[in-house]
Amino acid sequence: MIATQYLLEAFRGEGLTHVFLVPGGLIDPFLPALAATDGLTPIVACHEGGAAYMADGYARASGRFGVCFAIGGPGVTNMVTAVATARTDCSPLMVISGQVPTDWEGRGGFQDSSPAALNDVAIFQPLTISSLMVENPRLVHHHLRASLTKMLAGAQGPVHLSLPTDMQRAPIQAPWRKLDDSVAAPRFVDRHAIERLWRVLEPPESAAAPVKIVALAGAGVEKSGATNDLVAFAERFEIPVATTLRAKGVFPEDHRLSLGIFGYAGHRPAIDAILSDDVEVLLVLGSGLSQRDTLFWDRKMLPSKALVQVDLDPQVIGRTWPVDVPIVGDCGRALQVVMTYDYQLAQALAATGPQRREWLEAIKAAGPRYFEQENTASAAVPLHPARVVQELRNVMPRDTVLVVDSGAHRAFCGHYWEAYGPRSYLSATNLGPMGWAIPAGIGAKAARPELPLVVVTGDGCMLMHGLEIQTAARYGIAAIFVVINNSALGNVWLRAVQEGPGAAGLTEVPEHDWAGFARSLGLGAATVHQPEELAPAFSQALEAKAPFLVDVRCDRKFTTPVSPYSQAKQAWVDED
Ligand SMILES: Cc1ncc(C[n+]2csc(CCOP(=O)(O)OP(=O)(O)O)c2C)c(N)n1
Ligand SMILES: [Mg+2]
Repeated sequence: MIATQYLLEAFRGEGLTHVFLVPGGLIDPFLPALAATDGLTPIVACHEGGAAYMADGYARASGRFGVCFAIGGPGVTNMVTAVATARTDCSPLMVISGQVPTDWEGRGGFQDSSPAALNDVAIFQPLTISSLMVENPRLVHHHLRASLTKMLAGAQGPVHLSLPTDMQRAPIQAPWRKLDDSVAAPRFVDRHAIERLWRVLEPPESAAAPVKIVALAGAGVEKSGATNDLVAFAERFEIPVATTLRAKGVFPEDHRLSLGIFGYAGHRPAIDAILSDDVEVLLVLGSGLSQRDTLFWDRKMLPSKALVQVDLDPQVIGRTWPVDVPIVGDCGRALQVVMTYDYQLAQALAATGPQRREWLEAIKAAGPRYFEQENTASAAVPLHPARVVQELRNVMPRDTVLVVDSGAHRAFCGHYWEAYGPRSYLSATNLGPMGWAIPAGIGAKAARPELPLVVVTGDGCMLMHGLEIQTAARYGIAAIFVVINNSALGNVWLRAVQEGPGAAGLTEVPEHDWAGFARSLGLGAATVHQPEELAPAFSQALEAKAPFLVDVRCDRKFTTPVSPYSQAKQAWVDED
């Protein structure tokens, strides 16, 4: 077989069902193979950025990885933001780009972006774990295997392979052998470090044993598929669990031990508990403790006895603050090892469970979970986004996947949507590129067609990647797109308006008819002006079982529920 067929067979062998692309001369040899590989559906996007975002969404929803194809030169440069997004969120994404034949390099060839010209490989180098050009057909197999392994093992992230057209047509002999999970998805943990953890949890001096222990779960728990392990651990020892916004849903938000989100768009119980002086041990599972995940590096979250951090990537441990018990390893495996520990010890920790339960009850009783909860019932016209999110949650089934874009709507969704499972809430939280959710939602729905899926986006985001709803329509991918249509780059407007009408004017968007736009591209659509119209419109979208857009006319004046974050930002001083 030739290299193009070989690559596609390998992707299918690794369990992929879809790949994403924008065609062009430099990947022409892929087209016959793409059209003929059973079980692997190629989705042609409007824009290469869209194709790469779709592959990213596919990776996040499926738990496998995503693959996208583009021509070198303009196709590759169109993907730069998407690849940066995958990098910052550690999403496993493989980009395959085409290149001029090797004997044309550096001779003024059309779209030459080989290392002798524009240099795609170098463009992607700072954005990927590995960016390589295959210059010898005997290396196709090797570079593919090495790139997939680098992409999947450890911290994960995007990789890039550039294939000149003569390499794409090269014959390949060896059959693809599936990657072994113990390499591609390692499940190791440093057992010695777990023993250190037990010495903190149950010191020889039993009077000093910590009672107030909290877990903060990040994306590492999601990647490890460790939700059940975390629930079992929390329930056995009565340990309250918060999540980061990125990992929302990894611990069911309606579980009695859930504190909700800590950090940006966070919930009161999580913030009150973790910032209180009470916490003795904070167990951070698979979170890099970024600015937003620490409420602007708020040192009040440091516990009195021990900060414990579990991460597959040792470079992340201690990046923000020194850690008392660093544990290099997989979050799920770490929890499993903790659970199998010496029965005597575990019994003593379990004995303090009732005290933790009492503490948790007191935290919960001290006030509502949500800030400004009354807004979820707002009768305002134009609508309040909090009301929109609440009505959406009421209509959509429990297993819905919500894919959220960048803007004020991110904070409303993060705060008011309740998520019940891992990979049920997807958002590009570290780079926050506008428009990501629209194609990412299409990729996610392709990966998990059996689950209802809603993209919540803004009118500003629609102006960036809204055209990709046409891709959903063309392929019948039944995603529901909810546009929070507030005639503004909303969260920028909220700041700009304080500077006066001149500044605010720069952030205003004309009132567009996004439902009309959607219909013109082949989607079903509805426009909502009144709060009572929300539930019927969402039900209609759900029942359509076809791509559908709900254009919700909202007011831009409503502030987002992020006051603890804003206060922490103002209070921040660099103490290190
Ligand atoms: C590619 C990109 N450009 C600019 C920004 C800065 N930015 C963040 S949110 C936002 C406005 C989003 O507007 P909209 O989609 O209408 O959402 P809203 O805030 O109104 O809910 C802007 C300009 C960004 N995050 N990404
Ligand atoms: Mg807007």
